[in-house]
Amino acid sequence: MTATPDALIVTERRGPLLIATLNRPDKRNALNDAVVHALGHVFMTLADDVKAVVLASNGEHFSAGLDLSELKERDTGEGIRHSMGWTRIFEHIQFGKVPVVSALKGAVIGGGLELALATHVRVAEANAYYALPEGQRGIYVGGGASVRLPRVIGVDRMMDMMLTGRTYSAAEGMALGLSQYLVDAGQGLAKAIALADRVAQNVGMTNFAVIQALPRIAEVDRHSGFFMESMMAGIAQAEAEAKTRLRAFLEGKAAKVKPQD
Ligand code: 1HE
Repeated sequence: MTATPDALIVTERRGPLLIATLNRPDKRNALNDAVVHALGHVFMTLADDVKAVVLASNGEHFSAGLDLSELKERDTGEGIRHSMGWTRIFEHIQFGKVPVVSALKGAVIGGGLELALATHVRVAEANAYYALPEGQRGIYVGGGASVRLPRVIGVDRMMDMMLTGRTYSAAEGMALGLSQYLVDAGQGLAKAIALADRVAQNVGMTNFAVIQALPRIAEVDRHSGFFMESMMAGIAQAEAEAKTRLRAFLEGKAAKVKPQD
C-alpha cells in the first residue's frame, strides 16, 4: 500500500487494479484542492500494467463535495480558474488510460457527485444518496456536472436537484442511471473490485475504445458517429489479441455468454 505524501488519497495495487481511496473521512471526504490535485496525480501517473482503477472512500460517506472552508474570498478570475482546474482533472479521470469503477456510499454530494460522474461504472451501496446543495449554498456546480449530469438524468431533474435541494436515494439513483449497480451497505468495494477485475480482463484496445471513442461518438452527428464507430471497429479487430480471442471462441475454447448475477 502506498499513499501520496499527504495521504489524502491512499493507493493500493491489487493485481491489474489500482485501488485509490479518498482518505479524509473526518471531513466526510470533502474535496479541497490538495485532494483533487492528489487525485490528478494518481490518474496521471498510472503504471502501464494498471488495467482498471477502483475509486473508493474511507469513512461513511463517498464525498461531501467541495470543501466549503476553501471558498472564502475568491474573486471571479480565481473562481473560473479553480473550476477549470477541477474540470481538467475530472476529464483526465473520464478520458484517462483505463476504466474507473467507483464505490459510492453515504453522501455523494456536489463535487462528490461530479467526481463520481467522471467514473465509468458506479456501484452504489444502499445507503448512498445524491444531492446538489449548490443552490442552497449560493454557488454553482463547477466540476463538470452541467455537462455530465444532464446526460445521465436529464436537464430537468438536475434543475430540480439544484433549485429545490431534492435528493435521490440509492434506489432512485440506480433507476436513473446515477449508478449502474446497487448493493447492500458494506458491499460496494467488493463489488467494485469484482467488476474492475472483469474490466481488466478485456483487451486493452476495447477498453480504450469504450472510454475514449464511445462518449465522443455519442456526442457527434449520426453520420460522423457511424464513421467513427467503423474506424474504431476496424482498429479493434486488427489487434492480435482480438484475433486470438475470436479464434479461441470458434475452437470452443472460450467462455460462452451466460446470464450472471
Ligand atoms: C465539511 C464539508 C464540506 C463536511 N466542506 N467541511 N457540500 C455540502 O454542502 C455538504 C455539506 N456537508 C454535509 O451536509 C454533511 O457534513 C454531511 C451530510 C456530508 C455529513 O454529515 P455528518 O453529520 O456525518 O458530518 P458533519 O458533522 O456535518 O461533518 C463532519 C466534519 O466535516 C465537520 O467538520 P468539524 O471540523 O466540525 O469536524 C464538517 O464541517 C466537515 N465537512 N462537509 C467543508 N463540504 C466544484 S464545485 C462543487 C460545489 C459543491 O460541491 S457544493 C456542495 C458542498
